[in-house]
Amino acid sequence: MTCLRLILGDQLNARHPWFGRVDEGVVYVLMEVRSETDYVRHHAQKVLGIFAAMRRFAEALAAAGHRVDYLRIGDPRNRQDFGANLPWLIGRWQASRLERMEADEWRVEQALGEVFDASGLPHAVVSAGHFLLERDEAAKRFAGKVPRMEFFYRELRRRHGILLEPDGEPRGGRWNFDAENRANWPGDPPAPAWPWRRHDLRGLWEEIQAAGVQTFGEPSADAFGWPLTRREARAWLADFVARRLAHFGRYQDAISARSPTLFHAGLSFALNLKMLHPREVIDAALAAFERGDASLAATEGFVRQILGWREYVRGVYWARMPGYARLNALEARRPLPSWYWDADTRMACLRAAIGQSLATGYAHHIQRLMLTGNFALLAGCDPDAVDAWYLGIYVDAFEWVELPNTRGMSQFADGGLVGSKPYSGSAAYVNRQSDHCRGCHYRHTRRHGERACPFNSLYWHFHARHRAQLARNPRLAMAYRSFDRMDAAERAATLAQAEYYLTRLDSL
Ligand code: FAD
Ligand code: DLZ
Repeated sequence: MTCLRLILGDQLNARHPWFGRVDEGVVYVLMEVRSETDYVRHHAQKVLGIFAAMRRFAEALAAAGHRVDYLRIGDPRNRQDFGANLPWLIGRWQASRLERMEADEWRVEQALGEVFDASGLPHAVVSAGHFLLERDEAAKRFAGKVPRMEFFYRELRRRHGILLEPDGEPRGGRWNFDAENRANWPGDPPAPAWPWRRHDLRGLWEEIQAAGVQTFGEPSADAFGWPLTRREARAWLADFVARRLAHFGRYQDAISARSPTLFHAGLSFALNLKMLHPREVIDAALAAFERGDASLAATEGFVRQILGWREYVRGVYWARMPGYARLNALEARRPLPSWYWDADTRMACLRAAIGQSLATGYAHHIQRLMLTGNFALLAGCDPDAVDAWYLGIYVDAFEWVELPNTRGMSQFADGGLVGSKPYSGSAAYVNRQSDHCRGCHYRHTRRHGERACPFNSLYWHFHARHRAQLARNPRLAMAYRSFDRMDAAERAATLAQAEYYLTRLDSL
């Protein structure tokens, strides 16, 4: 009687009940497969990081006495697909039962469901034990009218007893400290560098290349930075709490040429692979607050991201898939400009955001939302192309979290399910929140004419062309009033400038 238990590359949760005791009748199976490396073109560090973390996880299981079967990408027996490998593994182990954890992505959940059913063996699916709201409950909670994030977040704060007074009211008398969390960063306090590791993954990189996996971005295989084990992820979390959390809230919306990471946590890769549990990350921040090492505003701002946004987008995803992946409310059809793939643009802010993404597989939230996302939105780029780019380029990108952020929050392709208005901004926004405009080829003050910043004319063009859908949104009333008050010649020149830029997006 052997039971095969499948562990996916983003299910590296060492504290899952599965691993609480050694069972001779269980074989844990992990597979590196082309079906997962190829469904979108990934950043080299994403493939390297997932494989390296999977290998370390499998080694730790074996060292703890569990039986493990690990299929490497270059193994000639590897049929390169979960479903194609499974019958062979069942035969090899004479398996009489199959078990798996819930997959986070709809695509994989469907495929595994079919394969398990087709096996004819008794099988079970268990929770991955990671999220603060179980998947079925999340899907039900979001099935009707999607709640606004703020109200969902308050519900979870109450349910989990986080930052509450004894009477159930929020600590400090407010649920939300957003107004204190919008400063730009003057360069002081200094932003501590992240505790990048220096793993030598050159051997693994050779295996990946020999197998023919196509990637993009810098592999940095000789000094790979991301944490690959729970121990390393815990050390990264401790570093964040000690050195960055105190300033997280205040500068969470800032962008700077002087720091690609500012006071962000850098924990999404470890969280999404489940090396860390969201509750332990939240608890580490709460402990810092109780010790007096971080203000309430900083702590609440951080907790909101994990307890609020992270669980929220997952709820939207599981309630709305598969249709959500096809939404295109603004009927955007343009291809992404070519410089999304090589950072070769004269727009300083986008060059920096894309350049660092290619170098590290990371950009922080405001770079993703208000630089690359905002530009694609204003230019009317096809959300399929935008999704594929985001899903590939970031080491933390898995569809359950990428899709609602990209198609929903950033591209408004869901017509306002996730965000109550499109996150559109002109160069005035970029200049206010960042220090990029000073050294830029383009002039952030110009709407049209020589070196006019493309964000300006495209911003007005976007609002003009979507007037029928957006003008009644009260949160956009001011933008439309400003547009209507603009001198007619100025308005025409601005729209003409946008038309000109739209015909040559690749050469911006
Ligand atoms: P911090 O800013 O330090 O935040 C702490 C944690 O909060 C993050 O690690 C993350 O787990 C969580 N978090 C913060 N914001 C969000 C959010 N909007 N949705 C979900 N979780 C959030 N995040 C991903 O994990 N994977 C993605 O593929 C992804 N794609 C995105 C695409 C777009 C267009 C946008 C606008 C955002 C996307 N995000 C994604 C959310 C966010 O940008 C990243 O979680 C964050 O930048 C990760 O870096 P960090 O750990 O330094 O985050
Ligand atoms: C992203 C990814 C990649 C590139 N490769 C693998 C792999 O070879 N084997 C694996 O088990 N998982 C991989 N993953 C993560 C999966 O895509 C992820 O587990 C599913 O999409 C479910 O979220």
